[in-house]
Amino acid sequence: MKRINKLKTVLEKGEIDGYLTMNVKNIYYFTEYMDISNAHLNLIIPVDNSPILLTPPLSYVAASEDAKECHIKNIGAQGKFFENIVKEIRELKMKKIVFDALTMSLYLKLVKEMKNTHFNYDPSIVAKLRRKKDNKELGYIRKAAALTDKGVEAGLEAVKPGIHEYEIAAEIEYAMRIRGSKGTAFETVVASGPRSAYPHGVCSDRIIRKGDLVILDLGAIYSGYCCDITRTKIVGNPSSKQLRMFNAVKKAHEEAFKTLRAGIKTRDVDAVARTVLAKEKLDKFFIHGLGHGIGLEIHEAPTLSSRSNETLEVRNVVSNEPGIYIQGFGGVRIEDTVLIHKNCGENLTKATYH
Ligand SMILES: [Mn+2]
Repeated sequence: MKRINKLKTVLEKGEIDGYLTMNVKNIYYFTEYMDISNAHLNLIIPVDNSPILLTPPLSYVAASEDAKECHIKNIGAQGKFFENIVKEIRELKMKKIVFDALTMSLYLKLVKEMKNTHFNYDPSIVAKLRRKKDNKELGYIRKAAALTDKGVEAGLEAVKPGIHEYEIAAEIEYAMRIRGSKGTAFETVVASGPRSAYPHGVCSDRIIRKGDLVILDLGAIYSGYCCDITRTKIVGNPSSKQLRMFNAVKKAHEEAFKTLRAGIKTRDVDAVARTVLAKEKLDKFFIHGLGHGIGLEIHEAPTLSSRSNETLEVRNVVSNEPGIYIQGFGGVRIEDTVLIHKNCGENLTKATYH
């Protein structure tokens, strides 16, 4: 498999003997097997051998049927979980191992038991590979984006005076799930009225009223891949302050989008949105970065913020989400999921903005 070979190339360059992970998303990335049981699985990818997936008995059958490109071994029977991991690493004669996710107890035991093996924590190796999506991944993200559009459209339609925030969340999630979304990429946000000033306001029992700002932030998930969208609806006739806020965020979103392409520093994209908001003296209410990478996780590399030193590449998938939050009054955020091409960005989410 290409992804495994890419990893091996990076490891070889660093004179590393192998990679070890318990991260279920990374295990899926390399084997196409997604374990939802939270069971303890270990994937070992030695540079000069085939990968080995060590599973507890509960996951063994499913892993045997689904996991590709690796040997699957049922460990943990008779409580020999740890002993079996040590045995595998010894047999592979790995002296320098890089890992990105282990339980603390496993890590401490490995370090104590295997004094001649170096375990180096480095999550950036796989994060870097995962940043650049292949065609298969882009197919899944496009599908997730289409489902997300359906969800947000159902949400915008449901927003009216008299309805609870949680009812809108239910409409959003039903619209995505009935069309094939595997749950949600994160907890659906329906934040109305003064609650729209909470950037991660999830949803409450509040009833929507005329004059509310309502932020809907949601995402579908398809074959493990996430998508992210935010729309802000003004219920009834907007006040001049609400309109000023909405138009400024919309403009910041548009201007930032125009700059998205391979080769641009993410902090420069963030700065474009901030400058637009500053013209309306609203930049001090923009309290988060402009965006984040999206893939197997809803937040992954790269980060788009004033503090980031990262540069966008072709095949990165990122969010573009300027937002302003005025305590006691309300907030506005507009977000799309964007695929980065050589000379431009492509909005994968396409739902209406109103
Ligand atoms: Mn987001």
